[in-house]
Amino acid sequence: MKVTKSEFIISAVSPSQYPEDALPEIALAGRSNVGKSSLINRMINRKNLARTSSTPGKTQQLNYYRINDQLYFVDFPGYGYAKVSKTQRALFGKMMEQYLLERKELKLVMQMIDMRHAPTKDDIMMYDWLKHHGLPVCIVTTKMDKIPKTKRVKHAKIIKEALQIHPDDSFVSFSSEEGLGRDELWSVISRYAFSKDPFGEEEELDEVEEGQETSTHEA
Ligand SMILES: Nc1nc2c(ncn2[C@@H]2O[C@H](COP(=O)(O)OP(=O)(O)OP(=O)(O)O)[C@@H](O)[C@H]2O)c(=O)[nH]1
Ligand SMILES: [Mg+2]
Repeated sequence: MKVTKSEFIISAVSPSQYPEDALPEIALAGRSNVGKSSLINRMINRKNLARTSSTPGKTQQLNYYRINDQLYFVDFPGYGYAKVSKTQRALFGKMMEQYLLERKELKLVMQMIDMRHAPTKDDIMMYDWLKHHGLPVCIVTTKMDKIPKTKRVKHAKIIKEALQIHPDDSFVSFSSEEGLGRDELWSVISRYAFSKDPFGEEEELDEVEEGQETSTHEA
């Protein structure tokens, strides 16, 4: 997807502030500091539209970014950050939960995991929760540039196994620093945002193949 326009829309603190134009929404979830804001900037090739920070836990609202007037990225507060007070954490949790369970425009959750480490308990809990509620997930492993090329496959395998990734879910390894995985991630996002049935294409392909086989047999 060629990004020609990207705008920050709102830091929403309550559902009444969510946009009303019914565009598809792609949520970004992951631990603080995993690289969510950096990923948004890389996807839209802007240096600093989504604010990145060396202070973890800074993003405390749902930050909406509109891309090409076609879809939204919704940047979530990072989970697993100890310095946020318990009350605050419960509050973010509730808002996120409500969003994830009730937001009709939500098409895909990109759950981001630091590729340098095995998934944490929080990562596994989050993924299990998303799957329990039947939400489509793309696992995005971040900071791939920090891992030597020869070890990337191994790291990806460890993460997939620890999460017991569902066969329908996509998996993309990414580096905001170097732009690795950007095209692949855009194609996953487009599939979920714009096709009525993200798995439909594959089903159709199967049918065509079967049809071709039959006609070969008959010939
Ligand atoms: N080398 C490398 N560093 C990265 C990458 N992505 C993010 N970082 C760095 O990791 C730090 C955190 O990145 P952010 O994008 O702010 O992380 P975040 O998930 O938005 O953090 P919160 O908003 O606090 O939840 C920054 O110092 C980034 O420069 C990457 O792909 N490669
Ligand atoms: Mg952020």
